[in-house]
Amino acid sequence: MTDTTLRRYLTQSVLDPNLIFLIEDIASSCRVIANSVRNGAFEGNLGAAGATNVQGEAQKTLDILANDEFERICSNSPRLAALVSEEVEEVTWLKEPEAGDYLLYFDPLDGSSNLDVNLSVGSIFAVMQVEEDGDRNVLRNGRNQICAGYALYGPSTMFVLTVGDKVEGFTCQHGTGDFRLTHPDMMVPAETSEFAINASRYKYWDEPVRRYIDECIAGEDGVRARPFNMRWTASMVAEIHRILTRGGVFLYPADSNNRDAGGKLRLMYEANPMAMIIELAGGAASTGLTPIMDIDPTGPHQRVPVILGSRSEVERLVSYHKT
Ligand code: P6P
Repeated sequence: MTDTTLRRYLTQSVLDPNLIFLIEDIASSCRVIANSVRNGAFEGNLGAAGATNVQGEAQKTLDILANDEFERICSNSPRLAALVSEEVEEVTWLKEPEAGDYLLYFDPLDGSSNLDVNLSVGSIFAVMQVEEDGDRNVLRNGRNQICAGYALYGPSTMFVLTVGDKVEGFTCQHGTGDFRLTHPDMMVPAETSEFAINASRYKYWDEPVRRYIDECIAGEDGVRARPFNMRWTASMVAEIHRILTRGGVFLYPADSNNRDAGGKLRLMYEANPMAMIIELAGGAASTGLTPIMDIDPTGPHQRVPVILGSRSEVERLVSYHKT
């Protein structure tokens, strides 16, 4: 069923029509954000917003615009009860929660520090459901995600989605604006010789991560007996897409001098969605000690260490954390 449109793909599925509406709204938000990113220089949107978000990060104008587009467009979905956004401290309740309503967790514009230098950025999202009428608990572990995905604003705009079985890649067709199925059933190659980590933070890594990276760098002269390559694009969406396409392992460890902070990446709208995608594509996703989607959240903006990608490499790293 390749080259079908996202609309046809969804309407031929057995998904709840209200979830189809929501996924379509998410895709529409990403189309609008893609246009805003591409025209940022002409619309004066590339600069800083002069504010900081709940993460303490300087917000870009496009961070706020992207968040507002998600809120504006997705609020049309009749069964969407709440939004949990990287850019907003509080949970945004759109209606009194009823059993079966949807909860949307999203990072509206991930990697926005790349905007000023014209490098890839993306949007990340995950959907869970309200279990009981009136239940306002949004802190549910990642195994409850029913849908996850991302948009990658790169040389082409892609929309990668899973609704709990396969991982499907859609490309936005220039001109029509349709997302067309171009990368069906994406799978992470089990083996890889490519790792992604911000190597400037070596001094903050715990021993298991240092051991793993040192072995990769030793390459054919060390225990791995083959050369390794490194990539770092400062955009989680771009890293994950590369790993889905050709394999690899992505690491963002916690700082050894501040483990309680959990590292940089957020559980609910970065680690969890990507973990669902990577696991359903045959890879693995762990903190080093625990599968990411098994974590019971303590807060909507909780940070966790992230190791995900080709299964054999993640399993090796997990074994190093347990020795
Ligand atoms: P560093 C972007 O800010 C982000 O949240 C991820 O998209 C990316 O993988 C990481 O942080 C980049 O971190 O240390 O390179 O700034």
